[in-house]
Amino acid sequence: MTRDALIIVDLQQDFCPGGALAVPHGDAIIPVVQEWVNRFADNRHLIVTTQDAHPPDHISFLERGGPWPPHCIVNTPGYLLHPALRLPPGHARFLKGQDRDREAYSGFDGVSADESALSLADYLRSQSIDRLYIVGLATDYCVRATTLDALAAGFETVVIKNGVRGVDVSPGDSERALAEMAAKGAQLL
Ligand code: VGL
Ligand code: ZN
Repeated sequence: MTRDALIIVDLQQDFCPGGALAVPHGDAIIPVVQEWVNRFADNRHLIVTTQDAHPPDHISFLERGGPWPPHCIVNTPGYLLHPALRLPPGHARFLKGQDRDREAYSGFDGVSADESALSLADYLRSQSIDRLYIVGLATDYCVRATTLDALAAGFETVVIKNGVRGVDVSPGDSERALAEMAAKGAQLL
């Protein structure tokens, strides 16, 4: 039997319309993500969220020469998951990007928000997970990095196409990212 986990990447207020680094129509994926959450919860499959969790002076911010306006600063509203998303109690939370001097796009750079401080890969292995379903933001950054790391770590990885959205700083970035993920072995659903 294959053990599945749903990985919800960075579905945070700052990446949704009105947020500091909004993905265009980022919130449009929420009904799709919610359907998958409900399906996984009904089947008692694992649900994992990742969050960008930056200090106020993170290296990726413009004032430090990085590419992005300040976003997802811990303990600000923009850091929180989108309030429309309804998650079952007991889902696993992973945080990344806390180190002020290091960029971290991949959920696999994350550590558990609980006292275990496990890495995402160690946690998934501890739960005997072998297949990941990926949804969230942004296709061309954190979804891409998380998916490529998942494949490199040996997980069967399915990207739910209508459950992800991209920034597209250059037009076509998201499509290219999806093609790259597929070329490296991800299934696009
Ligand atoms: C992300 C840009 C900066 C993401 C995070 O979650 O895709 N993008 N930090
Ligand atoms: Zn960030």
